[in-house]
Amino acid sequence: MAPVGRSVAVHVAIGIDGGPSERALTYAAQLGVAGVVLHTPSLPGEGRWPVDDLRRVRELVERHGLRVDAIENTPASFYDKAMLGLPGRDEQIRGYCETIRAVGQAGIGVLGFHWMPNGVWRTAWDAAGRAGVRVSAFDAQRVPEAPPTHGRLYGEAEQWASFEYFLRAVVPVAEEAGVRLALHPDDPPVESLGGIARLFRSFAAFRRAIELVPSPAFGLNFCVGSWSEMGIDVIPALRWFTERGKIVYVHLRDVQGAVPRFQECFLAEGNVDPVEVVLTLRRAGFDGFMIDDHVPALLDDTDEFVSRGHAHATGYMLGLLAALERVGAPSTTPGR
Ligand SMILES: [Mn+2]
Repeated sequence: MAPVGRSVAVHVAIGIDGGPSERALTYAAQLGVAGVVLHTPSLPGEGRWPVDDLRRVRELVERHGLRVDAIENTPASFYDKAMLGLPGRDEQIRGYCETIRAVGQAGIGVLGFHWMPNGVWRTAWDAAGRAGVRVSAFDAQRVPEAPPTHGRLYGEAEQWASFEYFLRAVVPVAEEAGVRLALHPDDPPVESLGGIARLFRSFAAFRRAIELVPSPAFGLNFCVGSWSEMGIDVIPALRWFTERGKIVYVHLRDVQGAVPRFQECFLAEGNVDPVEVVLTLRRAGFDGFMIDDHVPALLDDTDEFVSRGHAHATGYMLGLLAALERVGAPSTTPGR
């Protein structure tokens, strides 16, 4: 735990989808963030990313005065068979290990991933938030009846076995490569969708994951929004993982409601107090970075580039951290 008054350099980065395009990098630089998280950058490579392409993308980002804090999510096709334990998974895992090594050799320290074979689900992408901003929403009762997305049902025990098989293969490689793997929660965090059990929807599941293969090279991308969707008290969970050094980075967003029914919202109007989030991180000695995530779309925002929504969330986080630096974050739990 950080002593009172110690300066912990939590910093703000911003997520960029695809590309990264010149436009997105210019936008990030204009906002004044320190780094970027590249969400599934558009790189060549079948089943793996070569080091030269990764190095080129890092240099492009650095030419804008930014750094690559993480790459988040390879294409799902790099490990979809691994996620379902299907034939061909060993070949995919070999490729994934090559990608991890390449990420490390390219000078990038974090690779985020998720365990959602059929992705993020919402039942509306144009729900109305504050004064009519567009937000996404989920209502379990509105999920249409449909055949399984991947041909049959995949149960919880089976999904844990596939996850463990993958994790045991990739974590030692990440350790050697100097890369930290960061696992995102299931979104939405429900028992199953499209016939596939969803594992990472509770405190117990994340604890089980980090205890399966204990390593500094494996931790959490703590998505406050997804944790908020679980309907639990998020701050103690955040504290627990932070104190154990298991938070690699943080997605700071929020929702109103929780499963089975929630919708996204601005920071400070959801279930979780964002001030408590940064205080908790600071008190527990976190020195990584946080980014925004899905954001409400304001007037004139486009689906392609929600620049106003991202600017609001990013500016909010920069302000929170600036205030924290000024006043410090004295512990409310003396003696711990
Ligand atoms: Mn997230």
